[in-house]
Amino acid sequence: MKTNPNQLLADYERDGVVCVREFLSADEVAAVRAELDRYIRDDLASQPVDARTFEKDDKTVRNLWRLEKYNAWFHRLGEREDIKALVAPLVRGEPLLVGVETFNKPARVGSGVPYHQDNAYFCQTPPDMLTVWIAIDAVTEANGPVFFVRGSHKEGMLPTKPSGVRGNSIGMAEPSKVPLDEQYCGLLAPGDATIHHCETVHHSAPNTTDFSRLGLLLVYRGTHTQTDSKLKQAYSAAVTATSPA
Ligand SMILES: O=C(O)CCC(=O)C(=O)O
Repeated sequence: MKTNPNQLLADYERDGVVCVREFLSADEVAAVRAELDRYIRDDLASQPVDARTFEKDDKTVRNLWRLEKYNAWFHRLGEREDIKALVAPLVRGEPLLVGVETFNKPARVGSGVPYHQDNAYFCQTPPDMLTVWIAIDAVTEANGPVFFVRGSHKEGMLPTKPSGVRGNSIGMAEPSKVPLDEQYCGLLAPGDATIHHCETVHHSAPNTTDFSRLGLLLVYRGTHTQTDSKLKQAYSAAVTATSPA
């Protein structure tokens, strides 16, 4: 990993999003890809429906969810001590792995992700929770990179509305007014990662290219955070409106 922990924390606190180049090595990226391929081919059909969301064609995987629960290999990856040590200062406490998931953004059919703040899904207070978004494929301007509004994590939670998008059921009531060219665009080589705070506003466009844009996400919170019942109510309503979530 190419990182200076003090600089990482300062940048994360200022911007709500940071980039870590070479978060995983080329060999580790290849191992992630091999295990995802194997899991989708051999295991997914026999897992509960909350293990995945498909694209509109009802067969291409849009997201894998709960890999920390359904796959021992990904559980071990999420529990790696070097990764937890890196994120500990950012979650201001002892990190707890709460999710391992994918945003596959497959070639041509990969759908977009509406403007949202993750804490509308996570519902944690204080919001000491984050996502490590690891590029497994190259992320380019063309294949649907994630755009983040720098500093937006300092504004608190913005009004939400059900989005109607499968896999991303709760979006922001209004998209960000910050122009796209002023947002942080996560352009990544395979193995690079971004880390974003759970209240940083972000979104991504559909993938209309011939190149897949697979991302592996590790989600952590500090052990001290608790569920906020008001956020949870809004989330439950959105999930009901966009089933499956
Ligand atoms: O991968 C994407 O396009 C969106 C990812 C996202 O919304 C997230 O990391 O919370």
